Amino acid sequence: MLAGCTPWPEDTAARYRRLGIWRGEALDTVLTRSAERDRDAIALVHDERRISFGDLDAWVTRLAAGFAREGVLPGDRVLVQLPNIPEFVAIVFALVRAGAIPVFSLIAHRHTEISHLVRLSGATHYVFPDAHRGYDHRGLAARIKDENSELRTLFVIGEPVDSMTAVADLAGEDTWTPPPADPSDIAFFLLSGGTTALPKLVPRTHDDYLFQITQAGILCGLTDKDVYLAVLPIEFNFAWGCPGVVGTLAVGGTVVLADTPNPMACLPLIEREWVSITSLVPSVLTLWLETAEWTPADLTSLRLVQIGGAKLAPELAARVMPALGCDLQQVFGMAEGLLCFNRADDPAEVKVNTQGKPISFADEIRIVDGLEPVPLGEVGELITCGPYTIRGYYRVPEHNARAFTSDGFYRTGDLARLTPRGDLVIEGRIKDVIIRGGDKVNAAEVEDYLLAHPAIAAAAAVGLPDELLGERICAFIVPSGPTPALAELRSAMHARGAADYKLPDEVRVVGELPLTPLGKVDKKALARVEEGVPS
Ligand code: J2J
Repeated sequence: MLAGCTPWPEDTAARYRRLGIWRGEALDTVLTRSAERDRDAIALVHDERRISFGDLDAWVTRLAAGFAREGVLPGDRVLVQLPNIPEFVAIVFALVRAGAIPVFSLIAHRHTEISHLVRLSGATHYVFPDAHRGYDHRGLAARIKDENSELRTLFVIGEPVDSMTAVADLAGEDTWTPPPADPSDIAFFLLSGGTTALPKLVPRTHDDYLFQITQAGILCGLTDKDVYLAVLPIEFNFAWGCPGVVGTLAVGGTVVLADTPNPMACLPLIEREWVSITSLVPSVLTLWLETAEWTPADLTSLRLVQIGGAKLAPELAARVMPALGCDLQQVFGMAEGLLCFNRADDPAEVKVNTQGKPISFADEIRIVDGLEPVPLGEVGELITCGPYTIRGYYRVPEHNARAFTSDGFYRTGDLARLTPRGDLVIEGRIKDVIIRGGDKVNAAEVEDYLLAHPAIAAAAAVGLPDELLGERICAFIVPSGPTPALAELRSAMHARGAADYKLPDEVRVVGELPLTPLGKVDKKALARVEEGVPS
């Protein structure tokens, strides 16, 4: 296994293989298999582009050969930062086929996150669009390359400048023979939702991810007749593989790529492409429900909507089936592994009020206080291990010592309880992450930006309940001089390289930050403060 990753213990790995959970196949075989079954079936749809399995599989091989020719070697880490376009899918599978390891960055990431990810992953190549939504990604990439001598090649989708290589110019044969893959090794890195300042790298193996997508597909009743609409960014584990893009391609179904989660665009797309399944975060669902009430779009093809990523209010959950005319499946998941789903035959009350059960009998979950299990039905921290839950993040041994128990359980940081029938209910989290419309924003990182402002003496970023976003970012600040206005704070943070989704939505001025008995900022108390002077 790649140095810096933590393998499963040998006896555990042997058990997963013996049980047929790990099949010993490379991830990209899902494409080849589906192409062998039906070359002409449509794999990907984006705008007017329709790409068959035969064409996609051949494209992936040509790209893999092209990458290899450009010096991308097996084991190389390659940062991939692309929107929901067919190239994302083709490039990730091509890198996997070439034995390289894609690192999934969000399209919203900017200088701070990209330089962190390049350094942490040791990336030697970077794939990005020339521009996206008015942002100049070539400029960012050129700057990152200047600052990181390890970074050898910049691959651009679109027009190259300077020494960049256009992905469209990569020349390779579709008869190229890829190097042998080791399915127990890393296929790609997902990003953690973030508990410390910046994301950590979540190494996922071919074996573990193939199991995840297969099992998730079975529980969704996924077949080659299904059409999956990728609404969320596809680098998000939820959209990529729960069963998502990879699971749908694996059964020979069709993936439709949406440019935006906006219901004005997505609902007509459901009608046009006869979409049967999609996955949303609760804040996007809210918008969809409002629009669905009056849209003329015909949604009868839609049979299942998965909702996850943040707490879904039961009142909202109850509206899904009547408003969208389809089944609801709550998904509690994480890049690190464990997935919990409602089951198709669960009573409606269970689908509305719980986040379901782990997707595999081989998932182990415990609800603990420290390391001690809490009495059944009580709230505690959820810890877990299993055949697709990582045993360690990449290259952060000190953090791993805290985030994993000595017997290999991942501490999710989520507070949960079990209902009498064994379904999980997520009650909150002990790690300090604000989930803003499905984006995970680390409070400490926002605070660092705030404290860098000369007029701020102390600051705390707190997620406040928000009807649309689920949580909005409120910056509680103790000013050291004239109070900076929200717009001013936002532009100062922006200038320091903060991504848009991390900027505060609101600022409140307080005389001092309340502290807990342990001397930590008491954020619960702040969230209750209503007397702050809103700016
Ligand atoms: C409450 N909190 C939830 C839920 C995730 C599928 C779905 C989601 C993710 C994801 C994912 C929640 N109710 N239903 O990777 O494959 C919060 C928890 C969790 C954290 C993980 C997937 N579903 N959460 O959101 O790695 O706090 O993955 O630990 O981005 O989101 O975040 P992330």
